[in-house]
Amino acid sequence: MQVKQSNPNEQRSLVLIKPDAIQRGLAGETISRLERRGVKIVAMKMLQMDKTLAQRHYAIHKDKAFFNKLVDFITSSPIIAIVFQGKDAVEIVRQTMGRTDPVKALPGTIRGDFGLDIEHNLIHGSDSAENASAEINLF
Ligand code: IDP
Ligand code: MG
Repeated sequence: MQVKQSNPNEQRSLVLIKPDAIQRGLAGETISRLERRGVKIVAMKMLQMDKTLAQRHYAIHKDKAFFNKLVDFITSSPIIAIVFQGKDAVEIVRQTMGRTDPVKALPGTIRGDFGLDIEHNLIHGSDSAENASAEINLF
């Protein structure tokens, strides 16, 4: 996605509102929680990921047992890809999401409040500024 030139002190994070969040009507709630934390939307689009994009986006997990299921799930219906920007955006987004496994995610986090299981955990957020840049370029 094209993103405006940013202040060097600011970070960006790529967020994906996953198929389960959209199917359950939780896209607005999810986006709203992130906006209220103070990070700003600088780019957004809805799309259905194809296998190639999914395999690239999750390339770090390609040797994991869950990889094929993960790719099948993320490509199963449309997602919303959003670039959030702000001071410490990567960590702010990760904290607001909660831990990967919703069972372990704290109440008050998106996954802790709404997540069902580790395969259906509603949201992706970049885990570092470097990975955020690579992920944003992919999309
Ligand atoms: P993250 O989304 O919190 O960054 P990662 O470890 O990067 O978590 O894993 C990417 C995605 O792969 C997770 O969001 C989750 O949907 C899925 N996943 C991670 N670990 C497992 C697992 O042990 N079993 C099934 N799916 C998993
Ligand atoms: Mg990750």
